[in-house]
Amino acid sequence: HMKGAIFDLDGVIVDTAKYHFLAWRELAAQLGFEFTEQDNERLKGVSRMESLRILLEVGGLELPEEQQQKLAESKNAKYVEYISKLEQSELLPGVREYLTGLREQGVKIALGSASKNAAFILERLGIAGLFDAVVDGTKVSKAKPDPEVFLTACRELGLAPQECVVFEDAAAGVAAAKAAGTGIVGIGRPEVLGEADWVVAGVFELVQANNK
Ligand code: G16
Ligand code: MG
Repeated sequence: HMKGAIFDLDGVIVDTAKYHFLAWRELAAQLGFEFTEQDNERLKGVSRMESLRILLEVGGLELPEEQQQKLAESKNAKYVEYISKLEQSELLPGVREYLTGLREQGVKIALGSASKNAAFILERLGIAGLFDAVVDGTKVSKAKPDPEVFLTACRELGLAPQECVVFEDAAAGVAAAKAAGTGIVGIGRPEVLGEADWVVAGVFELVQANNK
């Protein structure tokens, strides 16, 4: 019986992956190489600096640490420009209903995201008030697949990992949840999320299952 629900942000609550992609692609273009949607798959759930490392690998570039910091800042400025225009209608289908339903059942809710922009995004989407705890890239140092983000979320909810379920769309996130010892619902395609206990196409399917 689930006492706590921990949600990934990007790909589960909102499709910000497309804005991450646009910002990374612009950066790659400035550096003189192409960055495809397929390359972008490797960045999902991965921290900003690790994403940049992968991007530079795709472009075959090796740059000094100082310049990498500047590039990461420049990508983030582009990304923040996109998410400043984020609309509440971009909340993925079923998310508000599902979170509200869980709260009514007394389930505690946390965010477990790698993003340093998570709090801002929750505000923009008008759902910040639905969370009992927000654990994001500003609070943890070890990125998924390390379990730190989810273990911190369990601790902030005052629950044991075995009492919590993680909702994740990325392979790195599923691995992190597995290492933390929580239950796992994969959101997306079973090919990518094979390690999850249960895989659904989107949160909307969970709302339908609850109403049965
Ligand atoms: C998200 C995205 C990643 C992104 C990371 C860091 O993680 O999936 O692609 O690189 O956050 O984001 P930022 O640059 O905003 O700090 P999650 O865990 O919400 O899927
Ligand atoms: Mg994600």
